[in-house]
Amino acid sequence: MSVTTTARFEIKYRSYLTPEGRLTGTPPAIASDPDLLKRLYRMMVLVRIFDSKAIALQRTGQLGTYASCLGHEATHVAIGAAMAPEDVFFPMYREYGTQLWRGVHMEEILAFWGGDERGTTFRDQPLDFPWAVPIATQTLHAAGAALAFKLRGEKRVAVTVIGDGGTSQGDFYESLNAAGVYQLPAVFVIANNQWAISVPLKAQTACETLAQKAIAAGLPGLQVDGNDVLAVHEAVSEALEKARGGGGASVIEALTYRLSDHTTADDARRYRSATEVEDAQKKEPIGRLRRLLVARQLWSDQDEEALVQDCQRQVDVAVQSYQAYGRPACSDMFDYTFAELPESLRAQREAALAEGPARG
Ligand SMILES: Cc1ncc(C[n+]2csc(CCOP(=O)(O)OP(=O)(O)O)c2C)c(N)n1
Ligand SMILES: [Mg+2]
Repeated sequence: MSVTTTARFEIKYRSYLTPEGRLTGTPPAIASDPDLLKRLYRMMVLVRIFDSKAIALQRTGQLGTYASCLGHEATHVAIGAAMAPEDVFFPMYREYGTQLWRGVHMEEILAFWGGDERGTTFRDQPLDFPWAVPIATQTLHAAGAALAFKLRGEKRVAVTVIGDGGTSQGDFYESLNAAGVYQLPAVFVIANNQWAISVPLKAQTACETLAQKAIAAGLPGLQVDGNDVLAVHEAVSEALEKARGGGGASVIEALTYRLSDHTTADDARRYRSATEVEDAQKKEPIGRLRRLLVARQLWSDQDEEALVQDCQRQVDVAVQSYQAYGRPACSDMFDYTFAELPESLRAQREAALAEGPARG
């Protein structure tokens, strides 16, 4: 008997922008595109200001449960910036940076978390999917849409985001398998923020990386620094180009950290240490991009002040639009789950309509 090696695999890791804001290695072309770097920065700051306002709205009873994106800004914004308008995005539930870049409105995000079905359709981005709270289902939707693009011969790509915890779900493996075997135009980004509510990564999987989950499906897997907007943008752009050119799907694991509670219904102090969060804070994405811009004399204190004021104004306008939505019709909670309402719910719907407040 002889034993030989039939296959060998490796997972590469990419990062260019250090936490100190210095560039290392051979950075991608966007490193020499000051306008794009500043657009990315502006959007990351807008998302962060929006995020803290949304939490304040929830704390004051003006919003339902809300899932913060604090710390994920580079990953989310870079995905949006890399995608083409005709691609379709399949989010989980905290990718506001991608959504805002693609034309979703802040008041629509607020409406969704305010429990209003009108927040699940995006007037200026009607093809992107709404949030998928059932973990990992969005990866199946992405694989399905990618199959449709392929069958129709369209040069479009389905892009989806999943969490570290979500990669343990069967749906995720099934999506990757389909994407591999059918050579689908899809990009799967794993936003590995180290936690799935209170479950840390080491209790989630025995894998050294989540990117390697691609290998079993015959897909390439890559790890990037998810707090480095340049690395994420480059990796997603390359994966999109490959998919658009008929080269099939890719998996990108973006290593980041959930600096917030899981949602406003969580208190992460109960299960993780302050030191861990402080360490992660030192690597957060916005400060490092600002340090790069400042070092290159592309950004000043006055620019920062003006940006923050402008973002606050935009967020205030969005909050006013959200508040002007008025109450949703109470029939909404029955109307968007079943194609045909079961008999028992039909009776409940009628009773609710007889008693409930009307829209307006
Ligand atoms: C199918 C399913 N199971 C369980 C849940 C409850 N749940 C909501 S969020 C979450 C953790 C997800 O963690 P991860 O995938 O790492 O994403 P993150 O929230 O960290 O971004 C769980 C288990 C759910 N929403 N759907
Ligand atoms: Mg997670």
